[in-house]
Amino acid sequence: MEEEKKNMKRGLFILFEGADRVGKSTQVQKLGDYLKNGLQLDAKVLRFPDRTTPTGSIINGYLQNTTQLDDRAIHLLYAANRWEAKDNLMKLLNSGTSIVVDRYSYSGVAYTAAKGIDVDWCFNCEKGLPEPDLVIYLKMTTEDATLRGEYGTERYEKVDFQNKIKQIYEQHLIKPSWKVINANRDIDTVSNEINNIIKTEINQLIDKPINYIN
Ligand code: DGP
Repeated sequence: MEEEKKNMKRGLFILFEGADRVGKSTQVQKLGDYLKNGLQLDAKVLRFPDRTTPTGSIINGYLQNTTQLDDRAIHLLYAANRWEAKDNLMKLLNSGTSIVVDRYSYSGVAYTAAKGIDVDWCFNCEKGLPEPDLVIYLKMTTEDATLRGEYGTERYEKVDFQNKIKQIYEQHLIKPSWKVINANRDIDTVSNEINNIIKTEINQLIDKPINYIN
């Protein structure tokens, strides 16, 4: 394992995507722990939107319905929230730290396109951001996700809207390289499946240069 750590030319960028309540945050933490403690890698867990920055604070107000914003204006703020993190993401990856990220550009497209806005328009402002090496899509029916507890009061937590988001992901965004995981199973079963994927693919992933979304 020590040897694996020395051979990391750069960090890996692993992204979790999916609708609300599918268990992303739990699995992001578990994979971060596995990379650190199981594979002995330098690893960091990150999430978008980052609500601690000035753009994140406006996004937070919007999600809690205290701020009203035009659909395209909030879309651009979410994108800005990722762009302002770009230098830090690159610094981490280039210094050999792997990142496990909870939502990124594909959430940006899915949530805005679900409002009826053109997918290509949504995607444009993501172009040029570092591209994840591996995307894990946690899949579950909206009905099963709601059984995990009622949706809260945040703006997007409505069954009809969640169905539209799933439709955008599944019809427009998922690529053959994405790992689609059945998230409607217990936490450890899902986590073990994800760890096995990483263990199998890690060597070929770290040999690739960092790509950019285009
Ligand atoms: P989370 O902290 O993962 O619960 O995300 C907060 C909410 O914001 C969630 O409903 C998903 C949504 N969201 C995340 N990223 C974006 C984005 O880039 N654009 C839009 N419109 N919504 C997003």
